[in-house]
Amino acid sequence: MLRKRRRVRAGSSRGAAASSAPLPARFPGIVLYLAEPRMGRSRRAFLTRLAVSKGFRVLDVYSSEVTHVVMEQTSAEEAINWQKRMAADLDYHHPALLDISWFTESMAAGQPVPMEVRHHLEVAEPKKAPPSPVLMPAYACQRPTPLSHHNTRLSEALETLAEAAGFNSNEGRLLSFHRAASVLKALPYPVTSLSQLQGLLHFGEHSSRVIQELLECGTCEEVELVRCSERYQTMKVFTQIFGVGVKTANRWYQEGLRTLDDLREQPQRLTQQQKAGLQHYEDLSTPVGRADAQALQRLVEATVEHTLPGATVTLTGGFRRGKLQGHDVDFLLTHPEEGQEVGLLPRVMSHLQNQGLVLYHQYHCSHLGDPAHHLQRQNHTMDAFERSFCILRLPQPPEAAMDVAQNPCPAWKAVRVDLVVAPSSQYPFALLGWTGSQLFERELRRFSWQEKGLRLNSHGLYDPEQKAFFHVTSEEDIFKHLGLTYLPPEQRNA
Ligand code: DCP
Ligand code: MG
Repeated sequence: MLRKRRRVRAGSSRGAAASSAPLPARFPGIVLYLAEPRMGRSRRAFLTRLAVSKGFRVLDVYSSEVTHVVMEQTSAEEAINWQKRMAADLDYHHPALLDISWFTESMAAGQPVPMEVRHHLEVAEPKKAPPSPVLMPAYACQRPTPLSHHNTRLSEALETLAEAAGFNSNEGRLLSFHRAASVLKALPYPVTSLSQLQGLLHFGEHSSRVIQELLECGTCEEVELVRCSERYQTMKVFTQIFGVGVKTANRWYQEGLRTLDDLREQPQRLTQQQKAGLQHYEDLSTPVGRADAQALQRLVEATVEHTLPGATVTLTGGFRRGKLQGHDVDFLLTHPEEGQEVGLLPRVMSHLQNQGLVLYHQYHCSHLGDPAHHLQRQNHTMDAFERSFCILRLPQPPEAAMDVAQNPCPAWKAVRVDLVVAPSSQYPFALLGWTGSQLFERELRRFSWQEKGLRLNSHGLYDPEQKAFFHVTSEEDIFKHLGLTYLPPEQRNA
């Protein structure tokens, strides 16, 4: 059992329990008593304060008023013996004898949950053991990770801490929390007890402590403090602006800027990209739905077909992994005949511009040169393909002309779109690299290098010993060369 962090100021258990008196109880007819033997005094005091803060009435001394007795790590037999001893002089008094799981679920729900057989200690039925720890491969690219999984509440808490670590440029901490969250996403069952995490990689003391607190109390104080903090909230708003990374957001924060209006008052600080991001902030901070992504795909496909017949457009990023929403829409363009794709993007952009669909765009020409050069720069996350980071004006269908309150909706909305062009020989690598998730990509590159001694990025797979590139025609080929079982995009949501 991990040592619990002190969450509240220390006080005597008696004082803590007595503190139930001043608050009016929210749940008439329910009087709790926490049986101490296995619980320990300080934990009992802590749980008492927690229950009182949620509006439960908790008695410090056992009496005939008690309706629910809560016990921890106690067998049915022990519970019944305990009650016989305690209630020897309380005739016909039979409160429910409940396992701590009923208590923690009630705390998480903020109200008493229905008592089920599995909660009752007086029913001498063997408790179903939680699933035992599973064997989990070390790298996220070695295991399927679906989009919906069994541990969303837990993984989201760890991801909040990862995000906050990222805001502080603490890369090590960011990765630790992301990796632990990713393990939770891959588990085939909901985690209900800390013992299920024993032996799992990437669960250090800190992540385990967060999970323990979430399982026992329904919330984690550290995560809540982060979520409510001015720093986290401001950094979140600033980094959501197109063109603003953690470094810039942090500098603004250090200089005392807090709101979008603070930034609007100082336009001289902003790049053209950031000005465009700020101008369309409301649209761009609203998630893009799948229908909008598909409408954009049709629009880009028509433009590409008009510009270079035979060229193809593939929806990548989160939408390829099956996500229903995203912060942008990512497209990968290519042409089956190598070399035909050169110069495609400027022509596509000008055709989109002529249709009045481009609100902003930043074009980067390809600096492919020698692909081996990019494969040797392992830590360089950005690839060298020709690309355009744009804000497009997406016309909205007529049925969206009114919102639910019958207010007219704008006829278009601004959407962030990334267009990337890859030559056909590098297309499978580009497709794999742009499908994500970001952690999946990171793990795949780490696996390639640490386990196979090969350099992988969005341009190719390179063997530095043989000084040779692998020739592939599909994503499946790349998995095969790495000795990995193929994972379809929907299973790459690490
Ligand atoms: N990518 C990457 N490393 C980065 C940025 C991106 O490997 N530093 C890859 C993986 C991403 C893909 O590019 O999945 C697209 O980037 P996005 O930032 O658009 O990520 P998603 O599409 O996955 O997320 P969202 O749904 O929020 O757009
Ligand atoms: Mg995306």
